Amino acid sequence: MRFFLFLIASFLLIAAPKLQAQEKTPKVDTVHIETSAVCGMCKDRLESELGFVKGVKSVELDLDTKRLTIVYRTKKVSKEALRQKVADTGYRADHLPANPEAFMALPACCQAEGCSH
Ligand SMILES: [Cu+2]
Repeated sequence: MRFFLFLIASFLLIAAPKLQAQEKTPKVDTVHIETSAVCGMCKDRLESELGFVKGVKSVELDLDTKRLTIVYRTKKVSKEALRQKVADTGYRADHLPANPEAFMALPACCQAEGCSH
């Protein structure tokens, strides 16, 4: 009986960290990014730009909350890279400011929220 308990205990010790590691890095993850999007054009622009990024499975921008929801493959792309892509498109991404050149290239109506906000 003791031997069995020992077996179970060692199995848990060996298996538990592996299970945890799997939970930490799922193959597909979802990220929410707060953006400075203003209008439907911003929505189309961000959704198509992010849609081209390798590893991105789906992109949706909610114009009411200005929040992007991106489903992506963790092996292909990272949250940081996705934020960077949003910034490079001319929009603020969480606390990452918009790329100034890309921001200036946006149509005037899309610049309503400045890149410094
Ligand atoms: Cu716009």
